[in-house]
Amino acid sequence: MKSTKSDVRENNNKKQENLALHTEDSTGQPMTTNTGLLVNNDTSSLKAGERGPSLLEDFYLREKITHFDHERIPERVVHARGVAAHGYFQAYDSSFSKYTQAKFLTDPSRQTPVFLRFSTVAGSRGSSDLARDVRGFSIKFYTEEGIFDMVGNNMPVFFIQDAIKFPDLIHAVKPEPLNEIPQAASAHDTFWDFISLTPEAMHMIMWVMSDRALPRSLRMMDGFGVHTYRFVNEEGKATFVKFHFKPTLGVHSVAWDEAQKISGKDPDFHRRDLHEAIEAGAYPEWEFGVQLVAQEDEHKFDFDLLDPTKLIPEELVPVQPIGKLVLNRNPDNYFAETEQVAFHPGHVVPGIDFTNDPLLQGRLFSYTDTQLTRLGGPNFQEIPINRPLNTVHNNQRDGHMRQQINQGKTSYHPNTVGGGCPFQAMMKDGGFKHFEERVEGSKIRARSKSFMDFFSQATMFFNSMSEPEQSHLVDALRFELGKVDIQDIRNRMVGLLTFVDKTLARRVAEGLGMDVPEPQQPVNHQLGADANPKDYEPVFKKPAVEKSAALSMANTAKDSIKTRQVAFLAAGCVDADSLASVKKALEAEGAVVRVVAPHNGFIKDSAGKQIKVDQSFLTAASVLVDAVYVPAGQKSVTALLNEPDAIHFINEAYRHCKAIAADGEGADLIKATYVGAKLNNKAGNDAVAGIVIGNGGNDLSAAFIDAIKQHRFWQREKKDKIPA
Ligand code: HDD
Repeated sequence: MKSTKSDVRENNNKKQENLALHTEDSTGQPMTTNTGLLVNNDTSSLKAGERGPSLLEDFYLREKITHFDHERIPERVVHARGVAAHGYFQAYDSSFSKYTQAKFLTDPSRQTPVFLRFSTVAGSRGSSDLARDVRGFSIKFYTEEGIFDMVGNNMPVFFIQDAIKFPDLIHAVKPEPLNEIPQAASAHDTFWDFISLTPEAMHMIMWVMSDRALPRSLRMMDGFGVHTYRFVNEEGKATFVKFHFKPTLGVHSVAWDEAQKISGKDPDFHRRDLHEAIEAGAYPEWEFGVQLVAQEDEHKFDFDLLDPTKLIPEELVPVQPIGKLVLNRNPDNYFAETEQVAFHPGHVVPGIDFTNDPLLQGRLFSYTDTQLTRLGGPNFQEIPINRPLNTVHNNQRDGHMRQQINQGKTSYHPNTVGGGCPFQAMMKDGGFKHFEERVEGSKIRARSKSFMDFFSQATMFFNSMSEPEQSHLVDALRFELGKVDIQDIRNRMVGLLTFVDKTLARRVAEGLGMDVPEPQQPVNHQLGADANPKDYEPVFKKPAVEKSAALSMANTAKDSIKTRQVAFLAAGCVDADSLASVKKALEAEGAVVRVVAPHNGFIKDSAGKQIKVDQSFLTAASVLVDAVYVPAGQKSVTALLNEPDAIHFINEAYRHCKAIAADGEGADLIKATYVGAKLNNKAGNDAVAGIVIGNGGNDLSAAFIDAIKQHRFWQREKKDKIPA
């Protein structure tokens, strides 16, 4: 459904009305030029004779080709590949008004429109969704008091402590300049060269090498503000705050082998998933929560709150829920909205303020600066998706692509000619009052010595993970460093890992076929040439919290199969009841069933009913679904037994630890796969975890639903690998 000026839809809010003013629907409309002239022939250019040369006079051809020639704008220098959706945020109650005067966070009667853009960091606009990478999580809150942008990631810490190193970090991770290889991958020399010389990155490296970098869905990942910000209340009292967004569907990932295969089968896997879920009315939701630290407790932690490579363990400061964020509408136009949206951590509203985190401070410059090139000039805030809800009045004028038509004679303040307008608002009527922080210090180009603990939280993160998560992290490091050609870089990296966890270093070294280097004091290369390294030696200490439950995805919510994709493998004469009853049960729980058959079109079930085939084995793949079911029916199963792709489907789903179910004769298909041999083992062991076999009579739906809720049975990985 398209929005038009007169048709403001479902999520009826001010931002939508505002966007509708700029939305066009060509339904029932004749074609025109950009000057409004009706077009009668859009298929042939103007020529001197039917077979003659084209004429320069052809203004329509010239206009059309010129516009086309300029359709692309520079992609974002980072976070180029993204996808976004509209929605709203609503506070639960007014209890946080003790801490912040931000009305959208404290007035439960308001629904604040939001636009959330997800992204990968390193890849180009056309790269795959499933790169092993950080995911951007940027929310534009269109509040009544102005725009607040929360420009965060799906990981709560960052690689570097000072914005001045950002260009180096990005140059290192982006494709190498001589050949533009590799695309959207950190597995290459320059990235690991930089990291091996940047010990402050070790905590973030643990996150990026963890399963968090391979989300199952953008709807199933956390969002974090990363920096410590400030809440400021009506009395001007400040409280430190960290922002958290927790998805109600839980945080889930795919396996690395699966991610690589998805990149080929469906590089748009995440954006498709988001689009389809919203179109189906399964609106993604996050709970917005905050960790609050009183101003006087600033120095009570064993790390510096201003250091963006540190998180506050939830055991020390719990996350308090503040409200709900819901995405309920897909954009009408990718370019106009998702591509042109411009975020900026410096877009704040009264009640939210910055801290002196040196990474945040540098970001405050970068984001406006980048839009000047990317969106073509200083008027990018006038692009519909970027406009605030309220009308803008100031004395800024002109520039490329100015949209606003300012009336009157004056464009300066103070003035009398324009009646003094636009006038400065009184503080009581709103406006931003900067938190009055007392700042004192000599001008100095240096890093705070309180930032020198690079390892303790990396250790905490590793300790907090379940055994399968730790194994995945080891495999990730083996993969990434295995793609590094220069042995010195591997040595330095494994050396750094010894300071995180000796077993981790040993396991990675084993995979790389090398010895663990003698632990050496890591050199802190992030200092100026004249700095005395003795003054900036890394600090080694035990983490204050040894394990933090919130850091392990094993502890996430596993109580729903909503939007989970389940493939039903079937052929002609599939047992009618065996298919229909399980389909009905899964759909009742919100899952999406896809019938996969040897051919497209329709198959007949045992009752003679036509069943629509959603995909043939040619276009379907087990990596694109969460679970597989083989219904009963002798003929159907015999046909599947002759279909190598069906065998492969099951083996691969097993390898990726997914729930698998079969009913009646369907079990014969399972037996014909590698999984069959495992079934002969005693039930209840790890090898058959998540496999549900029905006897054709009983209803296996409940057991299958429980298995899908678990997301994955990683314990299967401890056993032998399946060659799929
Ligand atoms: Fe950044 C984009 C997140 C540090 C400079 N950043 C960008 C986006 C996200 C982040 C999610 C995509 C926004 C969108 O969807 O349009 N960036 C972060 C986080 C950081 C961070 C969580 C650390 C905590 N960024 C960072 C630094 C700098 C930048 C230190 C520069 C000094 N980031 C940019 C940028 C981008 C950007 C070049 C590219 C496109 C854009 O801003 O609009 O200005």
